[in-house]
Amino acid sequence: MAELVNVEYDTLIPNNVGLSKDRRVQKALEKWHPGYINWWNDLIPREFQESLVYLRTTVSVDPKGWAKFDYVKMPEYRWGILLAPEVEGRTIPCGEHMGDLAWQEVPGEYRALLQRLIVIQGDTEPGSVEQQRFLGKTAPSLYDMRNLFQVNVEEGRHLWAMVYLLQKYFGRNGREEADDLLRRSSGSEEAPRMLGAFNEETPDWLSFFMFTYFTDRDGKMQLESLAQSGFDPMSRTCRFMLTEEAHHMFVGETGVGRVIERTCQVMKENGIEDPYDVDKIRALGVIDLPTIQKKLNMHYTLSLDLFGQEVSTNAANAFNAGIKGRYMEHRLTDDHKLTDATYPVTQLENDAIVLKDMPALTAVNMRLRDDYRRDASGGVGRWNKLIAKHGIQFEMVLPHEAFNREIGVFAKKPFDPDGKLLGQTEYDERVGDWLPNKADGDFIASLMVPCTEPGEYAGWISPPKIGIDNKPGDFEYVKLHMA
Ligand code: BYC
Ligand code: FE
Ligand code: FE
Repeated sequence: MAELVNVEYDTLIPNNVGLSKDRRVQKALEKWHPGYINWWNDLIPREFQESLVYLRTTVSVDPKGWAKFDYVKMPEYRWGILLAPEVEGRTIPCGEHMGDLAWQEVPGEYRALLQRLIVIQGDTEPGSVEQQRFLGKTAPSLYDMRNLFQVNVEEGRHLWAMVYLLQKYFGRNGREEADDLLRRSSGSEEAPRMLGAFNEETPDWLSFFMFTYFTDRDGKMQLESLAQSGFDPMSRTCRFMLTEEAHHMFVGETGVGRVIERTCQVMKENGIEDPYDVDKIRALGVIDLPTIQKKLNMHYTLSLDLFGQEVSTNAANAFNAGIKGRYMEHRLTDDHKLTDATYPVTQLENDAIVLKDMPALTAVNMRLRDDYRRDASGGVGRWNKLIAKHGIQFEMVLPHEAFNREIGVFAKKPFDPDGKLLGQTEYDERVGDWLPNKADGDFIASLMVPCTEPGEYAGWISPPKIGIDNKPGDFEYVKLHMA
């Protein structure tokens, strides 16, 4: 067991899967490695490649002692293959094989299904790094820059995690898919990333914080579901990825919170009570709360699309096969097979939104989206507490799920954020009040000036309450390389 927990550093690729004894997979990964390094080096601006970043590196998958902090040049980060420890006698938690011993090899009949899910998961990871590639240049502090790079190297590691599964378990086909993960790229015309949200831009730091709060949280929900997988290597991989995901969402929640905090503080200092006094607030160099709400609307709704169709036979098949479970499957007290169960699904009937009981098996995407909405509302409540503490009359809300959708029953329908169906013309006239418009984007862009002295923070964001690794806010989180 000890060798499973401790990470081997004797190979080029740190791992706890005994890679040095698995020549075939080690060779495949070493062949893939240069392409990955090229991808990274082409993507991340040169000056940051040479800089020393205070990063957390995994040294063990033991939850008590897995992380070590040190200055690292990003291209030298030890991206590794790390699986949570094997649970002796683990069984398949759901579907028609429920109760059988979990699979250590890919079950032939589910090969294509499993490979497709691994490829989709793998595709999002580099996609997000591509979306965030320019943000280092406008970091509001060295603390934030370090957090960005921590998230980026870990998303890179998540790509490695999926590539390992493809190369170890899916033969030549898997190796080709692994290569394609470096061929597609975010926003590309010819070869875009597979899911919509990963082809959008992350143009500024407020978007980055919203993305890590809302879109990384889709990552959490999907990984939780895949952690239930009856295919044990998938489950163990995802369980370890989840330990990293928590930090990404922390960066998002505290990031948005710090923006809100700063806006409220500046409003107070200048005697501004009305959160809609946008021009006055912007003139003070902070982002008005209604604009923050627009960014929230945008990133939340893009993330809702990542749950797929409300009613999905793909999802039913994956659940029934025991390849993908539900959120917290082990805590649910039903039969875990959903043979006769129903689940209320939102549908459109003659332009009215209705809840209809559908076979629960086909509604697992909808169910996960509902779990997501509950999970995402927690941070929104905490943001509202910050606003209330300053005595400002404003509440952030999650928009109605029918608003601004591209996938599912509400796709392309002109609903407003309250869930009211409008005419297309009225919608088009008003959408700039609900989603960031050109002027909003230009204003936020104008605030994105880099702050690179230790302890220096841009005027539109508060310093963090506590630093990383118990370091103070003015710690030199990145030692910048000066060209
Ligand atoms: N964009 O039957 P449906 C993360 C396609 S984020 C484009 O509902 P299903 C991360 C769909 O592929 C987590 N296409 O599909 C976060 C299907 O196409 P085909 C990523 C879409 O399979 C931040 C068709 O529409 N992981 O880790 O039930 C930073 C019919 O749809 C979209 C996963 O997603 C879309 N939004 O549900 C870094 C887990 N939605 O096959 C990383 C793996 C649907 O008919 N993926 N389509 O041609 C899955 O579990 C499922 O594939 C989905 C879709 C939940 C995504
Ligand atoms: Fe990830
Ligand atoms: Fe993440």
